[in-house]
Amino acid sequence: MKVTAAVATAPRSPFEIQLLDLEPPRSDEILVRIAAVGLCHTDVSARDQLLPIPLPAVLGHEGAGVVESVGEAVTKVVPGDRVVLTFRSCGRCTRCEVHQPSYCEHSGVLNFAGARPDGSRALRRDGEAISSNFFGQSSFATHALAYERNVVKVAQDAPLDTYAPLGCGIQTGAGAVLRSIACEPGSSLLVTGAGSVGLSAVMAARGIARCGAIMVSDPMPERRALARELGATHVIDPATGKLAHLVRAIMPAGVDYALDTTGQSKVMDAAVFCLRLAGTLGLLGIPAKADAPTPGYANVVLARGLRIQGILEGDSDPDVFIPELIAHHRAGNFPFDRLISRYPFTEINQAIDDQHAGKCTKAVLVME
Ligand code: CXF
Ligand code: ZN
Repeated sequence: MKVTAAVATAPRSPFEIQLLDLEPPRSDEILVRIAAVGLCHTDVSARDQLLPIPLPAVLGHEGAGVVESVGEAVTKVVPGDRVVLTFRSCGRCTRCEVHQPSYCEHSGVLNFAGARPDGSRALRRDGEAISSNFFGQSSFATHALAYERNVVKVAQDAPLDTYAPLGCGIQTGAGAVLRSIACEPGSSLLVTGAGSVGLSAVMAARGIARCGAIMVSDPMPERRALARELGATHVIDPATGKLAHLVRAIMPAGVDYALDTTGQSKVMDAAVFCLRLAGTLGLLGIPAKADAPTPGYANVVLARGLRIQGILEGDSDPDVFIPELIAHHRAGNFPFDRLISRYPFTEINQAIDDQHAGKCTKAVLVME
């Protein structure tokens, strides 16, 4: 079938809206008519080849839509079901068995190969193969092929242009607080970086985990203001001093937990020195350099009993966690819709520019 897609053609170049051919679903595939798709920094990283998906490629991994047809082996959903798409996992490996699918042993081949595991590509343009299957979806397109493991069924009246970013950014921030670190009520938390992941962590800490002090450090005044509205008890402009001094002026012993969403070595290093004894730093932001060192000094980490924990997708088990987040949203405890700015799908390049400039926090592209 013909689909309209935003194609990444070259690093740091605008996405191009093109008409492509999409193969019909194979027996384990689910054809989804995409209604909306969130924009995650990882899409831009893949376009710019920090993640080496062969170009040209159709990216996009926060899709949401309506099932149009299914392969004969699919039983989880039927045509007409509304679904949120997320990362893909095998469901059978050691990590999937213990409900840690974001660390699936086969994650690389299932999410980042730019093709199906057998090497075939589902997308073509004038006969030329285009990289597909990004996060088992490639949802910067009017239709996408997904799998039972990465579709989460939602209600028939679900607002898909709100729920789309649950599949990556929102569950990453919220899951870090609720699942990876499991912050206790009353515990103190520092979040570095007030983008959509950091602010999802703040909202989960405030409305669900019921943390005590919630500190947010971000250089942009608008983001600090939004952080305060969404539940931060203290906001910090990192330009005004050393982060550890600013945090310890509020809480002299240091914070129980810190979550870094920036991936910047200087920020991650600074976060280590904000922790109380035996505190934990969670790393959510992907460093731009592949060889960025683990933050802190080994002696300090050892002597202070610190933990440094890598976090992918908030340790989400999507079929369980996404419905939980939706329930919290409906109950008013997790107002993540406040992060969203909607753009027509064809305005993808404007949305990227705006998100980069901090003019919006989470762009969601809506199909016309
Ligand atoms: C990222 C997490 C780090 C590796 C690449 C993919 N996930 C979501 O955007
Ligand atoms: Zn993402």
